[in-house]
Amino acid sequence: MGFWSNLKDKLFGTKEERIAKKQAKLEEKEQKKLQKELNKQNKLNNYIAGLSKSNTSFTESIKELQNRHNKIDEEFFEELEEILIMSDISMKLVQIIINECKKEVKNENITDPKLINEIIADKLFTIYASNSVIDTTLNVQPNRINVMLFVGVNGSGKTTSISKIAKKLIDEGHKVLVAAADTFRAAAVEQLEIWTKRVGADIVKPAENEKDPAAVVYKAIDKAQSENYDVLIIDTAGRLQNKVNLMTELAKINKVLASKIEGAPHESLLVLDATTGQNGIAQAKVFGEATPLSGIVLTKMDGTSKGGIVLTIKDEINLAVKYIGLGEKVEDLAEFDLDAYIYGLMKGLNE
Ligand SMILES: Nc1nc2c(ncn2[C@@H]2O[C@H](COP(=O)(O)OP(=O)(O)OP(=O)(O)O)[C@@H](O)[C@H]2O)c(=O)[nH]1
Ligand SMILES: [Mg+2]
Repeated sequence: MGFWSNLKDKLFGTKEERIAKKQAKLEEKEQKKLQKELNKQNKLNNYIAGLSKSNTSFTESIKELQNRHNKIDEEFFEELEEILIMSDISMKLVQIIINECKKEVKNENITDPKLINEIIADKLFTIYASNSVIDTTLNVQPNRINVMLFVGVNGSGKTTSISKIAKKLIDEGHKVLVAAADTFRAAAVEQLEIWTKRVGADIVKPAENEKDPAAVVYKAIDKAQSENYDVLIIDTAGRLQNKVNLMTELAKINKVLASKIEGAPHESLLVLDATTGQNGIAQAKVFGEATPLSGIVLTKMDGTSKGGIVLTIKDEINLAVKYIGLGEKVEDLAEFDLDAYIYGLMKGLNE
């Protein structure tokens, strides 16, 4: 062997070693690709499982309707309208969907009721996506403490969703602190403590007899700054009995945050329970008046058969749904995905 090939072997390993290395790299790439595919599939399966109640109710009603009618006429559309309303899509959106469907049916000269499925799916999709960019990413940037404020009525799922999101951020490598700024219920702090332990986040609790949520937030900021946390999540009380109190409380928290961390809170997420349907929206609007909001976490989608609520919320509150809760377990929270949602809602109709 000549000097040159000896030198190369010394520097880069023998030819066989180099080939083996290349092969290993290729395999690693393949593995990563496979894992990505698998994650995508898992996410879709979560959606399908979480939306199964809505799916059954929606697809069964439409199939029944199609079996009862052998052509598309005014009566068919009246019944379709009822089905859409039953799935918690607001009156206003139902009118738009029906009118759009009518137009399409006329343009395409469609008479077979079974051919309307694709048109409905397409209209649901465009109505959600219309006039807006769908941004589901959380505003998390490097080299700062990212502050996320969670608000919403009692029992909507704030504490649970915070834990789920904390887990996701921890899995991504972030150091996460949670502030138990619910000084209203002692049990609320205990519940948060159990959850944070489970997912590996740290917690700041109110001092004994502390009644001021802003004081807890103040203490949490101090800890986050001195111990270099990447994310600070704030759990708040969900009482709604007194709008003025709620407004003062949230305003005070926001003031403390803004004075100590530039641009904070970077996310203010409204947590909404999907099973409360259109009543929940009215309550949620009160929170929107009390604090600026950046997005929605829609919980308990697995518990409702009225999956159309997603469209109504987006339309009425004019905020994107960033995450949806698909069950009680810590992994049952998914970034909102319009394709997966429409598929989960209508799966079975086009097959
Ligand atoms: N099935 C299901 N249950 C959920 C989901 N999210 C939350 N829950 C349940 O809803 C209940 C209330 O959730 P919490 O997280 O305690 O609600 P909260 O908003 O913190 O309530 P308060 O602290 O009283 O204001 C709990 O039993 C949760 O397990 C979900 O996506 N699916
Ligand atoms: Mg709570």
